[in-house]
Amino acid sequence: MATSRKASATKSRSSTKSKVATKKSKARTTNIFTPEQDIDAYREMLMIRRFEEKAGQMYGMGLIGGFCHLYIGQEAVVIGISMAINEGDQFITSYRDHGHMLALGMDPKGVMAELTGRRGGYSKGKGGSMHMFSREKNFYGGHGIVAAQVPIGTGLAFSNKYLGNGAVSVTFYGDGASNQGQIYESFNMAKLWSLPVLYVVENNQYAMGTSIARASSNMDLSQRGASFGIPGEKVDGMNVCAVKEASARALEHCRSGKGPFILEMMTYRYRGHSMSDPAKYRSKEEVQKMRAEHDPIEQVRARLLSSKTSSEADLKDIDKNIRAIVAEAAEFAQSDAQPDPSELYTDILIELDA
Ligand SMILES: Cc1ncc(C[n+]2csc(CCOP(=O)(O)OP(=O)(O)O)c2C)c(N)n1
Ligand SMILES: [Mg+2]
Repeated sequence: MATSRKASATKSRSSTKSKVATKKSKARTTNIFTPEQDIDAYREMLMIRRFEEKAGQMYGMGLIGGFCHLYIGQEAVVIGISMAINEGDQFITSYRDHGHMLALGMDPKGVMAELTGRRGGYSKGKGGSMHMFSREKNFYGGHGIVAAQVPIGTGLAFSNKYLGNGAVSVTFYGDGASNQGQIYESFNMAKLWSLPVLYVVENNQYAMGTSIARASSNMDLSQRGASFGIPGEKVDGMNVCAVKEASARALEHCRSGKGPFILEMMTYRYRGHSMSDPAKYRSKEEVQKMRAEHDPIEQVRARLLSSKTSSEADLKDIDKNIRAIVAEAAEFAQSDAQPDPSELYTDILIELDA
């Protein structure tokens, strides 16, 4: 799936060239996707949604312990970017990480089994929702400390430049995280050394229960790199085409040796901050309005139907297949063995020969 997506993403690149990036031209994106890309985007976003709905359900049943932060509503961000990356580009993000892993092609069984703390999970059942990694799929976590992944993502970019491997580090963080000091230390070094890092702010408008308006003196997060000379752009993060288009341009900027770029993705999470959030800081109507008018999956679905690329029955089939993959992952996550007690102290320290 990932390979065909990359191939079709490359094909459509030329059609995006005439659209010049300017910070203010937010509504410029029409549908730049081929029918195949629309179907791909639909399938991949729906995969994240169904996976997370299942995870939410399993959490409610007491099958998942610890923290669990759902990404529902934000799917277009990670899928749009994954349609623009090259093989070898890396993702690193916060604790709201299930979508990023699935977008990079990590196995839903391994992700779900980590949520339930089983042996077959990506961290052998010892990490949980916030702490999964896959070097094979270029996923570098899963980080529970707000903004801590940003210096690490910048370090990945340093390594890419040093090794000359042509890869870009795609470093995600939230609107709340964007007020953290370590991000600005990272910006300084990234620009100073022209590091290939794409900073992606997922502005879902809330940091736990605090809205961006209550916490940020300047709410234009795309321009937070201005004093370092880092360009940035605001993007409709609910529109997978807009995300893919802006990401392709920004990645090219980073890869061409011009250094870092910031994309502020305007998005929204439908669920609470985590599973234990009563969400009293916003109205039900606000959430409902977003779902009804901006849902990223519904936008593609409407396009597929109106262009007659797919029928209702075709889309039902896609959903059925995805539900089967998720059900299999959930089944594995409940039947797989618990970690062996002998694993209690492994993967904690690297033992070096004296
Ligand atoms: C250094 C640090 N401070 C506080 C927390 C508690 N905390 C966890 S998530 C969060 C909000 C972050 O919001 P944002 O960056 O907007 O990301 P989102 O949860 O919206 O994806 C806070 C304050 C933490 N994990 N780490
Ligand atoms: Mg936020």
